[in-house]
Amino acid sequence: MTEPFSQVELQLAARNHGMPLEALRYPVTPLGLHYLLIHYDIPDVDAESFRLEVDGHVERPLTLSLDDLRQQPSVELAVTMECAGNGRALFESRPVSQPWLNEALGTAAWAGTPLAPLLAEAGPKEGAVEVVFEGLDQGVEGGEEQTYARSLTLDDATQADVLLAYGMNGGPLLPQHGFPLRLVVPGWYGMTSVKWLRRITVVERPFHGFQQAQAYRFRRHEDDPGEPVTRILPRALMIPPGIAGFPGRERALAPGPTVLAGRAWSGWAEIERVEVAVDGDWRDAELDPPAGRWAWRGWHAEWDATPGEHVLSCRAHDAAGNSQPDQADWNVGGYSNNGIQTISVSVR
Ligand SMILES: Nc1nc2c(c(=O)[nH]1)N[C@H]1C(S)=C(S)[C@@H](COP(=O)(O)O)O[C@H]1N2
Ligand SMILES: [Mo]
Repeated sequence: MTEPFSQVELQLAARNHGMPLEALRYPVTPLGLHYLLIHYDIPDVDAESFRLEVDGHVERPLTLSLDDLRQQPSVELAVTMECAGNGRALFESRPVSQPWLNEALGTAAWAGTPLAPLLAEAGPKEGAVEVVFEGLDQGVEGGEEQTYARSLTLDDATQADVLLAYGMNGGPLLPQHGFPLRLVVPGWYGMTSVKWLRRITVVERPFHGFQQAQAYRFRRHEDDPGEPVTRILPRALMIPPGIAGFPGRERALAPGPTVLAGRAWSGWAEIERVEVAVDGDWRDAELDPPAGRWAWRGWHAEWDATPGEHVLSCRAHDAAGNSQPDQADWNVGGYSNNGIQTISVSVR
């Protein structure tokens, strides 16, 4: 069993909600059901006076209003986003942080403009190695007063699908998702997609900000510098079948033929295979048609539910050879826990 939850964890859980797993039904997560993760406070931004600065080691620094950004070529891209801490509360011991079970995800249709052409316009100078993305939100974390910031290598930042997004699911960005502008980096854990984006700085040396060098690293023990957390490891989740109990959410299902369904995703490569198990007996699920490289893939499997207590599970495999483990490796930050989901159902 996991350790008891603290008041601080309760406070975080009440601020940052997950996606109810029944919302796995929707290919694009309806507004308000996408998970949220906000380290500090949601900044209040005036769209009129908002400017994005592109500066640092570049030939031509840029200052762009929202209108300037909207006049750039626009694209819409369905991207599945997942918090690196998803599954943290399922580890046996965990740091005091957002206590996710496995619902820190969502898929949005992001509208925006590709970053690469804007960076090219600014013209990184010889010797540029990374790009730092800075938000407008400030807070105190790890004893450091800071502005939320993360970097990418110049190569990762200029991938074609990296977007500066100003819209979500056909409307503007909501305040909690980064209004008026955010970065969207498909395939990477959510911390990479900096919200309330106000500055993009090209730098000559790797960035050592808190969210890069201290947080978001796989550490085996406190003194381990660890490896950076980057792309999303594969995961499959199932729409919990039947009906839920309140408040314990135990599942009850009528006997007979039923369809188990859910979605699977990976930031490393396309989903190649999803398996489902009833009481530990694994078989392949059927994959639905892909909905784009960066969106989760639907899957389903038929099950003739027999009366009694059953344990259902599912697991994903991607084309790069990554599979979900029964139990993910523990790490100090509680990141990337993609151990397989299990759901108990009572068929009656
Ligand atoms: N400026 C800023 N950007 C941020 C964060 C933040 O606290 N401040 N949280 C990050 C984390 S940890 C995640 S998982 C995603 C969550 O995005 P969402 O709330 O739109 O789902 O935003 C990322 N971008
Ligand atoms: Mo996150």
